[in-house]
Amino acid sequence: MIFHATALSSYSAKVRLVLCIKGVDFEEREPPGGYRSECYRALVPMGTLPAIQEGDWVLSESEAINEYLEERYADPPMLPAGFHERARVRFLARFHDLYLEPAVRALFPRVRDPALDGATLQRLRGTIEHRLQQLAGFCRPSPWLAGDRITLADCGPLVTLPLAQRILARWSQSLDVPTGLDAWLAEGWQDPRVHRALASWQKATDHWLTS
Ligand SMILES: N[C@@H](CCC(=O)N[C@@H](CS)C(=O)NCC(=O)O)C(=O)O
Repeated sequence: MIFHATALSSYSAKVRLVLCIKGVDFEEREPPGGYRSECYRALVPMGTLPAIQEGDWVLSESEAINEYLEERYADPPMLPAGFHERARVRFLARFHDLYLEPAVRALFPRVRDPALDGATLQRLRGTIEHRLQQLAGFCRPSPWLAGDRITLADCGPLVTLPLAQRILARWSQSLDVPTGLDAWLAEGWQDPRVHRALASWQKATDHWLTS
């Protein structure tokens, strides 16, 4: 399997987590022709990262990819057994992609603005914290977001929360992470599988933010 990704892409990191936890044999490639190139768009019409490729078959959209990986590589399962529990995980994954992650992404254009005005910063940070409060209301981590094993619900937030923390640190701001989610985040990152899978993303992100 070819995994089209870059080290810096946070949605790629979300999928790399699943690839690594499931022990999938994959070859990671930077987008052919470079990021946003015509050449990459010819392969992946959405033009987004990540994408996977098996022969002529190409799939983009991180959650569709993660669902595919879950069906194709059943072990270890990253969806629970019960219908209600599975639906819950899917809800959490969508909540991440549609509400939490875009609130963090709104900071991206501001990263190169060290003099960002306080009111704008508070507004952007407040939106992220509102989404985190909602997330905390949806789950009782034990220790993972949806129970005693890592699921697809954990993958996005395990990348997006540290990303928000690192970006906000540029303005010496800290993120108010609700009780429960703070312990989940610390424990999650101590898991050697998570640490290994996200190391390249962490390094690239730190380089982006300090260069
Ligand atoms: N909904 C997409 C979002 C992916 C996405 O936005 N990826 C970023 C990189 S992390 C990207 O490719 N952006 C396109 C661009 O900047 O042109 C997914 O889940 O895969």
